[in-house]
Amino acid sequence: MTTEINFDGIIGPTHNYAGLSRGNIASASNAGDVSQPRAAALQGIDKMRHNLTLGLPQGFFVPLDRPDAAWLETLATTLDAAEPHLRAQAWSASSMWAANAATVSPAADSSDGKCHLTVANLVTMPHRSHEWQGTLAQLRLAFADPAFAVHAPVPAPFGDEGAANHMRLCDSHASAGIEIFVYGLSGGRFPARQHLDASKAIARRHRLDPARTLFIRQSDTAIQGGAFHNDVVAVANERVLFTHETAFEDREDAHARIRAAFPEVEIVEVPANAVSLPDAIKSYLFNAQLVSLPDGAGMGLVLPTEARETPSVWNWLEAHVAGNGPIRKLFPVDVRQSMANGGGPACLRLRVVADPAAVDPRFMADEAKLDRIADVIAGHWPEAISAADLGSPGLAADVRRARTALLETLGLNELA
Ligand code: SUG
Repeated sequence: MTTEINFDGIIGPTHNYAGLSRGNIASASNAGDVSQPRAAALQGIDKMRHNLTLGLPQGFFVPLDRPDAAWLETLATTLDAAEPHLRAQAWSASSMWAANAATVSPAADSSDGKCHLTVANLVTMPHRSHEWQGTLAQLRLAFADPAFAVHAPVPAPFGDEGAANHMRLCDSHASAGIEIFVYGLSGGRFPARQHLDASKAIARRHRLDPARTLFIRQSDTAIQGGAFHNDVVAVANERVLFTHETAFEDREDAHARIRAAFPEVEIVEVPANAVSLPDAIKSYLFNAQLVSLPDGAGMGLVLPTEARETPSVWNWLEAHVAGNGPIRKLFPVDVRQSMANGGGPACLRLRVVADPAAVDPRFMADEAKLDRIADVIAGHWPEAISAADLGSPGLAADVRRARTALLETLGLNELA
């Protein structure tokens, strides 16, 4: 049965705080801190367990092979000799943020009846620009069934950051919807990571109906305030668009175009005088999984515990739930290790609308498999990584063994 499946990126054994993402306030402000890869990955597993208990189908992607010595080789250097910034870029575990893995258009939206996935090129940030090769290998494996069409990235220099800047509105996940691509315009102090030409190329490649496809400009205020992806200020599920007042450059025009293309939309807007943009970004209120609960129980919001700790945000949410709004339940989850690099619950997952039976079962989760993955993490992931550790050949060997152990457990040796 066609349904929405969330694929979470398993947090890799090299998870660290190198301050690599300009424009991402959490990444910059935690630069140089000691990370806890084991705790981080177990937090991610617990989030998946939580969503399984809600009755939601759950899949995952495995961490990429890091440190990426092959990438350094293309730069004519090595793990030992690389300058510190290149070395950190080679070590990054950034593929955990699966919302940036690809843009996904469900089969119902495409004229050829296939579910299309285009791997994101992530060219704006050097540490993320070498993710797509490993991610593509994984997508080709997980979605090998003819129900899917998996595409290579849009070429540079057109920046594409995948589903983090893409929203879909529909009556139900399996029915045809409208797709909204949110892009930024460069020129400010922080980069605009999603380019309009990349979004348009993806829409053409996915064979979307132009009448049901919108390109909306992200507000410069949001980008310069630290919302480096649209999913930091807006999230959509079925008929609901949950958004901050400052998300779009021309708010009225954006709302009008969305209503014209999809009259059933319910726009739940949080005004800036209730939750300021800095509070929205600090708490990651919108970087939540807005999910349809089974058995007609309405929608739930799987959001970071930081949202509960931010009074303006929690007050707004409690009032919404007490009223007649579409969000009926709040589920705070602890993903603090990822949050400290600017990755909330929604960053950690890629949504794919498909029949789970069409997905390679090795990428699908159940309780027993999550137990096995958690055992590998507990036994092999480093407890802590400091900036100085990134030069250590011993640690490089350890994290490679850790990943190999995971691939063996999952029967995914072809990704080694
Ligand atoms: O690309 N952080 C990621 C966070 C991605 C969040 N994803 C979404 N919003 N969908 C990024 O900025 C920080 C890495 C470091 O500094 O070590 C980092 O890459």
